[in-house]
Amino acid sequence: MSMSTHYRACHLCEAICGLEIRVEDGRVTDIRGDRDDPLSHGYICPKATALADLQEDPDRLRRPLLREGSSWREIDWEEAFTIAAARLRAVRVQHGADAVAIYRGNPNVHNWGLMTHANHFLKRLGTRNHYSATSADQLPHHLVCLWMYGHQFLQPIPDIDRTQHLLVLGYNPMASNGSIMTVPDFRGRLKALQARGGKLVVIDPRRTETAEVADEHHFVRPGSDAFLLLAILQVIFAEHLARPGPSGAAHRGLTDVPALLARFTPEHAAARTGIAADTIRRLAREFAAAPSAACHGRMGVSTQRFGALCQWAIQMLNLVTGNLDREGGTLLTMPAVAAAGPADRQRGSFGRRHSRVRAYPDFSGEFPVAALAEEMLTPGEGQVRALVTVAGNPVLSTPNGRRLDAALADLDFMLCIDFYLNESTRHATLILPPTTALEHDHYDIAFHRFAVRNTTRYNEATLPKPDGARHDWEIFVGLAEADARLDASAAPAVASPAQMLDLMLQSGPYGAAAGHARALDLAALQAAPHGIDLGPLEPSLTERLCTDGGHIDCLPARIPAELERLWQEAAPAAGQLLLIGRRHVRSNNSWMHNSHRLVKGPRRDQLLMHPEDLAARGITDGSEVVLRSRVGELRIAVTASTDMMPGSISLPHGWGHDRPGIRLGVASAHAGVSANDITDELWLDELCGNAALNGVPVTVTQA
Ligand SMILES: Nc1nc2c(c(=O)[nH]1)N[C@H]1C(S)=C(S)[C@@H](COP(=O)(O)OP(=O)(O)OC[C@H]3O[C@@H](n4cnc5c(=O)[nH]c(N)nc54)[C@H](O)[C@@H]3O)O[C@H]1N2
Ligand SMILES: Nc1nc2c(c(=O)[nH]1)N[C@H]1C(S)=C(S)[C@@H](COP(=O)(O)OP(=O)(O)OC[C@H]3O[C@@H](n4cnc5c(=O)[nH]c(N)nc54)[C@H](O)[C@@H]3O)O[C@H]1N2
Ligand code: SF4
Ligand SMILES: [Mo]
Repeated sequence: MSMSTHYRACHLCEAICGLEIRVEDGRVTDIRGDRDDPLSHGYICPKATALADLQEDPDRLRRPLLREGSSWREIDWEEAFTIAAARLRAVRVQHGADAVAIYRGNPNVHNWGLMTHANHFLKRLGTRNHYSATSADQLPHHLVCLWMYGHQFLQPIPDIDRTQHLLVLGYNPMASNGSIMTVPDFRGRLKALQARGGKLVVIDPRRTETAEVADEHHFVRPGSDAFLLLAILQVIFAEHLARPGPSGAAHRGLTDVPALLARFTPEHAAARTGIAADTIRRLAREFAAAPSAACHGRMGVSTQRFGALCQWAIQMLNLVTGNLDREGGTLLTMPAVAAAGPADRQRGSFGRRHSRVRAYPDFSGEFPVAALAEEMLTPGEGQVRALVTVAGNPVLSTPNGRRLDAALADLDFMLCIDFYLNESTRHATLILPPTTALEHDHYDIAFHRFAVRNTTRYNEATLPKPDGARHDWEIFVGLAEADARLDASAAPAVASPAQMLDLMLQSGPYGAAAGHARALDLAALQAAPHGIDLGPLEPSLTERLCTDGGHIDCLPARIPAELERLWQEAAPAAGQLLLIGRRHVRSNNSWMHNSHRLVKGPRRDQLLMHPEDLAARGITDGSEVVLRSRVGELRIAVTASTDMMPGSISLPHGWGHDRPGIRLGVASAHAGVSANDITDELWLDELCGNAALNGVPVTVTQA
């Protein structure tokens, strides 16, 4: 019997925990936390152990699948690449390049081979129709940082290990393990914060797992956070508590902000948010008076109708209280690769072009995913006829998924790079399944950039690549070569992700190019399988600003109009129910539901509703209800919960595994319903087109 121990970082969520994995006779027999990881120190959550289930899952696809009528046939890779290239070429020749759309899902940023190599093929398609999960997620963060700091990835991260005051909105790291803040063991770090006399304040329409461990929790009416944040800023200006600095950068437009906020008083905000005016004043004063403080807002405030305005207000709150770019406040990371700054070309762009049907602005070359179905369903020049999905399940993940589901069924061609036959890929003509994460090497290009401490870590594959399997990056190389053969053009030679990493490390801030004595390169990382600590975050914003003129833009051009749009926004009618989302530590977006180990036990995907709201509608706890929105309806069991703010109801997304034609045995037995069957593709942040998945107006009636 052969036995070996391997180390690698978990790629399932943003926490990037270090893992210690035991392999016996080629099978994973044990997964635990790597105590020597300099960021996670041995912490893991239950999802990590389910990596073994993914490995063994009989439903996981292992060979390319070609649709033949209503059945599927396994084919070999070369045939698959040739068919994919030819079919996509035919669509482009007949309808133009924009007739092919691309959707990239969340695991794209967790799989470094996709980050380094997907464009190798995708850019050959020449389409402007790019979409991703970003526009159902963190788009407002990127937009605001592009505007204020000149770079979409200059994202200040709360310095949780040194702050004395953490204010979070729409953020539940006790379930999600953090977001745009790579923070393994949030609980442990919070305990340390509280032990040194610090405080956590949570603003959320649900008393969440994070609210439970916080020092203070306030219910907020869904979608109303912008009123709260602006009122906090208003108090800080009105009471002369603002003390921006010590950042050396000029604060362009700051002096114009107080007048624009004057009407957003705590009294006005109280009526909209449900938080008392006195409480809002106290929140503002305590934040401003804390020796150090950091404010962070995530999904709950990003994916709502004023997501971008919320993110601007959060940056401003940190800035005007002197907490931006200082210890204990919010700080930029200095990752070993892809450090944002003037030398980095991925600054981002906004509104360079507009989508065909509803004229939404693009962000960094992508249109809002809420517009994807209409681009397929609306006839005319430029109509989308084919789709390539890469590690995404948009039928369950994007607003009005039923409409997209129907649109996918009508496409001329769909290619999916995915290892499951699921709600989205069932519409494919061809599915190309990559190796699993444990079968390829790993470096987290994306999330070291958002971590609460600078660390770096590369690991070799845990398991050998099975015969005849392809890594994601190799699939894109194969597709590019097949496409090149069609016009006898040359597909450029490619380095492997590891070779690219070596170069990126050497030219990065800790590389030989930066003049380090013990410079980082691939060999240095290979010699340190637990990862390398690069120290706490340090002030660096002033030197790294990418705005023209090197200032911080406190009043981006579109903000005054946004403030007016918020002022004009009608309050929800009395008694209106507003739907919000929910994550659970044992679930991962729309997948990993095929792991019995994760989904077993009591159901966690019920609709949660306050008992008063149930009583007002004559609905009994535990019964089946009909949940309706503008776009559709679904039936679901309801659970009474005093953890909900009256008027708000909560439903997790990523379920609904009962569509015909999928191959997900365990998941189908725990099907649930898809929240995105009733989220609305027209309900979005009109500024940037980000989906407003939270605060959706709905009705609930007894079934
Ligand atoms: N109502 C509502 N909707 C939401 C959200 C919400 O909070 N509420 N959250 C939104 C957010 S934040 C996100 S990020 C999106 C997620 O939305 P998506 O990214 O569209 O969906 P995922 O569920 O992450 O699907 C991942 C897919 O990738 C496949 N996959 C996993 N690993 C790999 C890999 O290494 N390679 C390849 N090729 N495929 C792989 C899986 O089999 C699965 O099909 O959902 C969004 N939708
Ligand atoms: N276990 C697990 N971990 C995950 C994921 C997962 O699916 N499962 N997904 C990963 C992904 S892709 C992401 S993007 C991150 C997201 O990580 P988080 O941003 O922490 O996302 P959620 O857990 O959905 O928490 C959002 C919170 O916002 C609240 N909320 C809803 N509407 C409003 C509102 O209008 N105002 C306020 N103030 N709050 C509101 C909800 O009640 C919820 O508690 O998690 C990642 N980690
Ligand atoms: S918290 Fe995230 S990164 Fe850590 S073990 Fe769980 S899924 Fe993996
Ligand atoms: Mo996400």
